[in-house]
Parts: sequence; C-alpha cells; structure tokens
Amino acid sequence: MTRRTQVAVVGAGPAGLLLAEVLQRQGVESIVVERRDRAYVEARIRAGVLETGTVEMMRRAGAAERLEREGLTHDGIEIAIDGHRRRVDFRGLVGASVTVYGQTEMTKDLGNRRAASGAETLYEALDVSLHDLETKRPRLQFVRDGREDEIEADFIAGCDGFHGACRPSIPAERLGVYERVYPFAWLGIMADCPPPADELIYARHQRGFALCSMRSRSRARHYLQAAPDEDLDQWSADRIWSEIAIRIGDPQGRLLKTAPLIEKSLTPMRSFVCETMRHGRLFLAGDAAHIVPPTGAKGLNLAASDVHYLSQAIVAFYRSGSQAELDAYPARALARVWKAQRFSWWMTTMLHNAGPGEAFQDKIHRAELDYVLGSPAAQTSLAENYVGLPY
Ligand code: FAS
Ligand code: PHB
Repeated sequence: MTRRTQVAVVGAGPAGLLLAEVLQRQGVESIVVERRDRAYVEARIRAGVLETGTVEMMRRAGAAERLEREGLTHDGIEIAIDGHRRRVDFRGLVGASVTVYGQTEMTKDLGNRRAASGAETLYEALDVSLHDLETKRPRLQFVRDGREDEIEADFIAGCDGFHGACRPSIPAERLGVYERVYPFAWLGIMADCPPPADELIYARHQRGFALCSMRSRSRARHYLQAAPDEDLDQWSADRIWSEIAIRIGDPQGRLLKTAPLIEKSLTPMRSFVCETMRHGRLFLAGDAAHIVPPTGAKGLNLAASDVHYLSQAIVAFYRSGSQAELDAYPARALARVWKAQRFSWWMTTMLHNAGPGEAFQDKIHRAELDYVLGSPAAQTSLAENYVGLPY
C-alpha cells in the first residue's frame, strides 16, 4: 500500500519532530519515519543547552510548555584556566541568556506533541530507501512489521542524523563535503547529584579539558577530554570524579559533589558539513547535513535553525507555489551553519590540549584564552555566538 503525504520526514530526532510539528501547525501534513522505537530515541543522552531561537522553535511547534516551566535560564558561563575561574556574563554583555534543558526532554515533548496532533510517526521502520528524488513525486520505501511499505510525497526531509540513509542517497559526485576530525574525544558522565556551580564550567587544564554541565539542579552532566580510542574500562567512577575536580580547580573535591554514574560514554569530535543540503525534492536538516564538536553547544541548535529556514520555504511553496525559498534554503542555512562551525572549532581548539608535538599550538590557544578572559570585547564576541546568532 502506498501512503500519500505532503512531506515525508526521515528521522524522529529533534530535527525531524521539530520540522514535522512546525509544519503541522501551519497546515502542512507530514509522516515521520523512524528506524528505532520511541523509547530508544527519547533515551539517547545528548545535548543540554538551548539557544533562544531553539526555545522559540519549540513554541512554534506547540511543545514549549514544560521547557518554559522546567528549563534553567543561564545568564553566563565560567571558564577556568588551570583552576582559576572567571565568569563570562552573557546577560551583561549581550543582554541574552541560554536555557539548560536536556535533548531527551525536548524529544519527549515533541513526541508527545506529535502524538497529540494525531499525525503519523512510524517507528521501527527499517531499510528506508529513497526513490525518484528528482521528480515531483519522490518516494520512501521501508519495511515495518515485516511488511514492505511506501510513502509518496511532494518533499522528503532528511533528518536522519550523521549515519542516516538520506545524505548517501545523493549521488556522490553531487556531494560537497568538508570535514575535520579532532585528535581527542569527550568522556561523558551523568549522575544524580548537584553540579559544582550554578552555571556551566568550561575548564582548560594541562591535564586536559573538562566541562561541568547539568540537566537540573540535582542532575549533573560532566565531560573530560580523552583519547578517541580511550578504554572506558580504565576509567572508574572514582578516577573520573577526581580528574574532573583537578581540572576545574577543585583538587580537594570541596565543590564537586559525586554520586553513582547513570551513564558513561565516549563521543568522538568532528567538524563536518555537507553543503549539498538539497537534491531535487530531498532537503537535509540537522546532523544529516552537519556535525560540530559539542564544545560550543551548537549541534542541536543548528538543527533548530535549519528547521526554521526549511519550514519557512516549504510553507511558502504551499501558500504561493513559489520555489524561490526552497531554492534559497541551502545558502540561507549554510550561512548560519558555517558561523556555528567556526565558533565550535574556535571554542574546541582554545579549550582542549592539542596533544603531543603541538606545544606551540597549545601556547597560542592558552594565550588566546588569556586574552579573551581579559577583554570585554572578546567576551562579547564569545557571548553573542554562544547565546546564538540571529536567524
Ligand atoms: P539525531 O541523530 O538526533 O536524530 C536522527 C534520527 O534519525 C534518530 O532518531 C535515528 O534513529 C534516525 N535514523 C537514522 N538513520 C535512519 C534511517 N535510515 N531510517 C530512519 N530513521 C533513521 N549537541 C550539542 O549541542 N551538545 C552536546 O553535548 C551534544 N552531545 C552529543 C553526544 C552524542 C553522542 C552525539 C551523537 C551527538 C551530540 N550532540 C550534541 C549533537 C546532537 O545533539 C545533535 O546535534 C542532534 O541530535 C541533532 O538532531 P538530529 O539532526 O535530529 O539528529
Ligand atoms: C551538555 O550539557 O550536554 C553540554 C553543555 C554544553 C556543551 C556541550 C554539552 O558545550
């Protein structure tokens, strides 16, 4: 049986669900097709800091009620160099703040919104393949409950992340790809204990980078710079906690509360952009098109700004028949993507040890951080990028 819809969305992560619900509320119907089950998608622990624009997109999706109630407003961050902490005051410098709210919660809220709107989300849809992308009737084929299924649509939104099926459906010779892989990774933990400070602490230390973040005032989310092939079995909870304490300048552990680990993971670090964000009637959004090192807290937020541009273009098409905004989508989205890539690369190289043989680089990056922490002008630049550049 072939289902028919206006927009077929591949992926029920933040980008896919946000796009589907923003479109739904503007009268454009969609079907979302997701490889995993809903519980798996909503349990994936990832991002935690939302730009103002992302909060606004959740409002446009009709899914911001809990976020506005439970999200924590942060007016700044702290940056530590070898244990000496200084605050960067976003509110004072640029009159804006960020909201701390877990991606898991955002995806749950969007999933509940989607279920309430009665629109279709097909979970556990396997072997998704894309067809007829350069025609006016592109199609998705997939297997669900052991049966082959098909959706015909006006447009396909590729929101299936870095390892999805959509980007590879674009002919290789059409792909414009830029990539940098970093010589380190993040060892991430989650624990039910208060974070060491009211705001996030980004720390540069000769032993490596550390970040103390949170999901609430009683749930901490911390990261340590580690090798890309780090053996997590060599990292006991005690070793992790003591290393975080040293790197943030709390060697006696007076500030850092500890608790049993809920999660321990290793995330590789890369910068990746596929500039081919459109191929025929296929449009890529979110991690399907770009990956940033998480130091600048931009990954999830770029998915939201892609959705802003793509939803505007699709709605304009249905309202006026004009293709102009669809044609302009890649350039509009990429203008913001590359600025966020630059900021994420800058925060990453400035705060992480470059590794053996890079002593000169490390001196330059420490000097840059020293300069930033002593210059209101440099801190203003950091602040306006961190809180999110305008759409
Ligand atoms: P997602 O990858 O979230 O979602 C894609 C969806 O598509 C998934 O549900 C997947 O199951 C589905 N899918 C994939 N292939 C499919 C197929 N063939 N058919 C159907 N469905 C398919 N960002 C930050 O800002 N801060 C962070 O700290 C941070 N930490 C991260 C940690 C990890 C381990 C990872 C991988 C990413 C992290 N990110 C972070 C970035 C992350 O938050 C992404 O930016 C965000 O998930 C982007 O959302 P989507 O584009 O929806 O992609
Ligand atoms: C997080 O809370 O997961 C987080 C916060 C800030 C970052 C990266 C990750 O830069």
